[in-house]
Amino acid sequence: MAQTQRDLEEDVASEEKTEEPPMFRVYLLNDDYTTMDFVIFVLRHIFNKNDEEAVNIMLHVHRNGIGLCGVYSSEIAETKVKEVTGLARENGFPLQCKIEKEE
Ligand code: TYC
Repeated sequence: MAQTQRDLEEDVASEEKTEEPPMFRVYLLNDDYTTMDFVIFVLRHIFNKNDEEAVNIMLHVHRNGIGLCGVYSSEIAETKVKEVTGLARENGFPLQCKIEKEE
């Protein structure tokens, strides 16, 4: 099939574009049963926050219902969610996480 001038321009444009990999926000959700100490533990050990950051994020989630814990590649974000939910269930807590794709 003949390639038009427009097709050629599109080819050049797409070759020049430097595509960033998609990134994913991981959020913690509030609930009435998970202890504050456990959420702080999760933020310290899974999201690598220091004590002050962990307390601030935990309180933000407690007061607002949801809070951002970090932004990761798809695979790392999925792993964080599995680690959080696995650890929470092992400890009898209903703590939930969610992932949102960045625009
Ligand atoms: N709301 C919980 C409590 O009062 C604490 C909590 C904070 C739970 C953050 C979940 O993601 C969460 N024990």
